[in-house]
Amino acid sequence: MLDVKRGMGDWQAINQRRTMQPTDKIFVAGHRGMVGSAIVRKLEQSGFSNVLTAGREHTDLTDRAAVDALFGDEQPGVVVLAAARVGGIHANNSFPADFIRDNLQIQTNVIDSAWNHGVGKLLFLGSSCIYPRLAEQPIREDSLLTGPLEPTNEWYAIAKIAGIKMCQAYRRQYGFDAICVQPTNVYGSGDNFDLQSSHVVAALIRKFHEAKARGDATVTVWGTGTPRREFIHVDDLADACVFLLNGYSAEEIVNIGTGQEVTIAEFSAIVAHVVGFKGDIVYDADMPDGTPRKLIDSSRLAGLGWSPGIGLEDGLAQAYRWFLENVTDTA
Ligand code: GFB
Repeated sequence: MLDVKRGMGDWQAINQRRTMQPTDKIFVAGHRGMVGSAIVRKLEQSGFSNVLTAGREHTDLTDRAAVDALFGDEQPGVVVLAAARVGGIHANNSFPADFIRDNLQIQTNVIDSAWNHGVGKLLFLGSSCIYPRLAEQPIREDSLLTGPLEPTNEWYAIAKIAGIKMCQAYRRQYGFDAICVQPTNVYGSGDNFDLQSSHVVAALIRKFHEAKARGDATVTVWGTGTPRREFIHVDDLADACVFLLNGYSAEEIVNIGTGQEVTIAEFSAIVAHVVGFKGDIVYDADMPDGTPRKLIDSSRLAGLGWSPGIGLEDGLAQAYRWFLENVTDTA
């Protein structure tokens, strides 16, 4: 680890430009995850050919020395911090220590090492669960830290809030151009389809697909079906991230959503339709609902000139195709 940190004046001398150049070396941390892999695809489609990735076998991002070695050897100019321990409501609720520890370690190592090694821009991916459980809807960015968090994911949320605050503090004290985005619930290619650890979209695609294949009469959906969620396809999220990397530089966090919400019951019916399951849906109210409503206000992003392009049914059809082509351990 470098022991002498640059002062703000030195930093500003280095950081003259704010937009990315086609030749920039862009390190995407977490390139094997759903979000990281979509961002790699989007960058390459957008003409950024110098994308750096590092698998866990090469660089364990929870290991500070390994992270410093990577930055020292590779000297990336831009960093996308998409690496995180993520999971759905059950995983978050069951493994609070793993979620808070791994995320604090990964983001602290990457943000500080990036700054220490002269990275010109960093994008940190947060989550809409950073906002108070009962925040006014749609949830504006300035709702952050105005009320208690949803208990099923407060450990993950606290880690993400710490990451945001670290980016903001480094911008204030050192002039580090770190920006923070808060996506709503994400789905799409490369999702985790494990029923215990997945989010609801992947879980329901698998459940309805397997029920259809087996000829089951019912599918069980967790909770009461009443919570409301907003979903964004990962390719839209990646597009928004590259858009912001290219032109956004400010302390204020930016929500990334679609503005459309559905109840879990409505959503279950849409997934059943997309998959072609014709049976009944039953609810397991012993499983947690989580936050009752989570619709984010994406007007800041809209004001910057970005809007989503993938509707929910089209996005789900794409995600189902990806599942059929890539997930082989189905019942
Ligand atoms: O997607 P999900 O796990 O995340 O659950 P959260 C959303 C809603 O779907 C909850 C219901 O009300 C679940 O009870 N649900 C119904 C199911 N059936 C299922 C199922 O089979 N699997 C799953 N997973 N859910 C997560 C946070 O909260 O949101 C994370 O825990 C993260 O920290 C993520 O922020 C975006 O929206 O409740």
